[in-house]
Amino acid sequence: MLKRKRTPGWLVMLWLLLIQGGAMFGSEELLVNGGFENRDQGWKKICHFRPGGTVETSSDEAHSGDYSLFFKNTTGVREHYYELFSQRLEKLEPGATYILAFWGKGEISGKNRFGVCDDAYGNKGTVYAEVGSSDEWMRYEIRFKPDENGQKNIILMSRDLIEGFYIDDLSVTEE
Ligand SMILES: [Ca+2]
Repeated sequence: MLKRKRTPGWLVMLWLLLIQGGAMFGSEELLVNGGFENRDQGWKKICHFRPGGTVETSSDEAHSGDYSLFFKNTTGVREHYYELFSQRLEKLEPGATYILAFWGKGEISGKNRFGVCDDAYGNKGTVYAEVGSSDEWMRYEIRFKPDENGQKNIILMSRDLIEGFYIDDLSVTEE
């Protein structure tokens, strides 16, 4: 008769140590719902004057899973006209360096804002990725430091011309 073996205790301990170690060495994921599989959960959507473009979750394209975030803007830059998704990170280490990585695909031109800022609207402490048009999913990465209170906003803003662009699998980890 076959007897089912229990997982040895030392293996469980090792597993727990590895998980803890991962957190200690900065591989811990800090963003909530960075792949948009829970649609807009964890994200704050802000529409300023309309039409500021379209920013919404979509199942038309996905780098992984079923959903991504879709951007379209046919009007281009008009001061204070924009739509954005943002997520505030509040427990970062002041002075530490963090990496925001994400994947993008589609047609885009002009100066849009995909990156970080101190406030929720892109006025202060900004770092944005240089994003370009691509038929394939491309990986983008920026490095940033939080403000003196260990906080920073992730900001995904439709501000300039976008023919149709998708973003998926955002990730923030300590460097
Ligand atoms: Ca996804």
